Amino acid sequence: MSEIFEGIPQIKYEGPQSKNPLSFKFYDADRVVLDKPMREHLRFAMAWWHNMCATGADMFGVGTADKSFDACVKTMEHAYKKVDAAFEFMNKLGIEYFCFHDVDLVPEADDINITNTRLDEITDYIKAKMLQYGKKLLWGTANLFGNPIYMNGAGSSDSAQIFCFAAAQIKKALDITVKLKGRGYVFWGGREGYETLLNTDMKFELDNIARLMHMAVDYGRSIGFTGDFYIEPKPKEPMKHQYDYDTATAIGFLKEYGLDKDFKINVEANHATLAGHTFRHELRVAAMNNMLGSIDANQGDLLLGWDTDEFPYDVYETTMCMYEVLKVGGLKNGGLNFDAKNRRPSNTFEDMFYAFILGMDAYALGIINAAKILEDGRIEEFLLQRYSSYNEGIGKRIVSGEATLAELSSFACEKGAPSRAQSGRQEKLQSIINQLLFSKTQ
Ligand code: XUL
Ligand code: CO
Repeated sequence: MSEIFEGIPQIKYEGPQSKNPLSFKFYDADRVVLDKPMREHLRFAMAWWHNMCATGADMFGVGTADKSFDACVKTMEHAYKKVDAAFEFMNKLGIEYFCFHDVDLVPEADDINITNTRLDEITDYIKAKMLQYGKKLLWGTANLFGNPIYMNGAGSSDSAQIFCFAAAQIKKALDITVKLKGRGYVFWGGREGYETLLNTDMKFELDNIARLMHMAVDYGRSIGFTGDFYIEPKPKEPMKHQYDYDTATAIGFLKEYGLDKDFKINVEANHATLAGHTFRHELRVAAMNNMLGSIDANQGDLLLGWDTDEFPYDVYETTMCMYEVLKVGGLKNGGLNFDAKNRRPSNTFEDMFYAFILGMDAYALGIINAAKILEDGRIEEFLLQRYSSYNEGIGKRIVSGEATLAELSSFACEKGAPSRAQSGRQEKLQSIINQLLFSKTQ
C-alpha cells in the first residue's frame, strides 16, 4: 500500500544535539526513568478528531491544512482512508495509543442504526490495524455536543427523547471501546450546562446526568469493561456555564451521586487555565482524591480566553505535571492524550509531525526533570519539615482527631502566641527547581 505521509521517515531519537527537525531530541521511548521506560510512564495518544478530522477551519475561515486523505469528507471511503492515515502516522511517531469520539470514526447517518453499522465495520478494520501495528486504545467517547439535537444538552437535555438518543450513542461507544479493549471511557460535557438559569432546573439536570452515568457504568461493567470512566472538566465553551466546571466540582458531583468508585478525572491542561486554575492545581486536586485518571496534554494561551488546544511546549509546566503524576505512582490506566492541534498557519504534513515531536519531547523533558526533583529530595524534605509540628505532642493529637477545641485553647493560653511563623521559602524552592532544570551537572 502506498504511503500517505510520503517522504516522512520513521521519527527516531537522535539526542539533544541533533539538528534534524524530524527526530526526537529528548523522547527516547526505551529510556528508563525511575522504574519504567518513558513510553510506559507517558502512554502518548493521538486524538482522532484533531489529527484525522480537523482541517484548521475556524469561525472566520475555512480549513488551511493539507490533509490529502480528505479529513473533512464524510464518506465511508474516507473513513477508511483516515484509519490508514492514523496508523501510518502513529507508527511513524512511535505513538502507541489513540482516542476517539464515535463520529470521528464514521460519518453520522440520519438513521442511528446505519451509523451503528458503520461503526461496526470501521472498528473491524481498526481492530485488525491495531493488531498489525501493535497500537492500543487509550479511551473512547461519544460526541454528545455536535449534533444540533444536543443544543440544550444531552444528559441535561430538557427532552426525554434526546436523553435516550444520548444513551444510545453512549451504549454504542461503550460497545466499540470494549471491542477495541479501551482502557478508559470519557464524558466531556460540552453541552451539559446552561446559558441562563431562567430556563434551567439545575438540580433536575444534574440528577439526570448522574442517572445517565450510572446507566453507562452498569452497562459498561455488564459487557466486560474493566477500565476507568472519566469526567473531563471544563468550565465553559461551548456553554456559558458547564456543570463539570473544574476537578473539585466534578469530584463533588461524583461523590454526591455515588459514582466515585468507577470514575476518575481526565485533566486537560487548557481546561484548567480556563477555570482560573493552574494545570498543576487540577492535577493535585485529582491526585489527592485518588482520582487522577488520565491527562489531555495540551496547552492554552493565558492571553486568550478560549480553548486554544496548542501542543504543549512549556517545559516548566510539563515538569510540574509529571512531578504530580510521579508523586502518586503514575497513571494507572490513563496516559497523555494530545488533545491539541496545529496552529492554522502550520498547515503541512510535516507540521503535524513537528507538533507531536514538540509535545513528546516537552513531556520527555518533563518526566526527566520530575524524576530529578524527586531524586534530589530537597523539595520533599522541605515539605516534611514544614509540617513537622504535627508529628508529636499537641500536633499529633490534632491529626489523630483526639484533641478537643478546649484542650487546644488551654495549650495556646498556657504557651502564648509563638514568636513568629516560619518562612514558606518560596523563592528558595523555586531556585532549587531552576537549578535542577538547568544545571549541566544534574
Ligand atoms: C473539548 C475537549 C474534548 C474532549 C473529548 O474541549 O477537550 O475534545 O477531550 O470529548
Ligand atoms: Co480534551
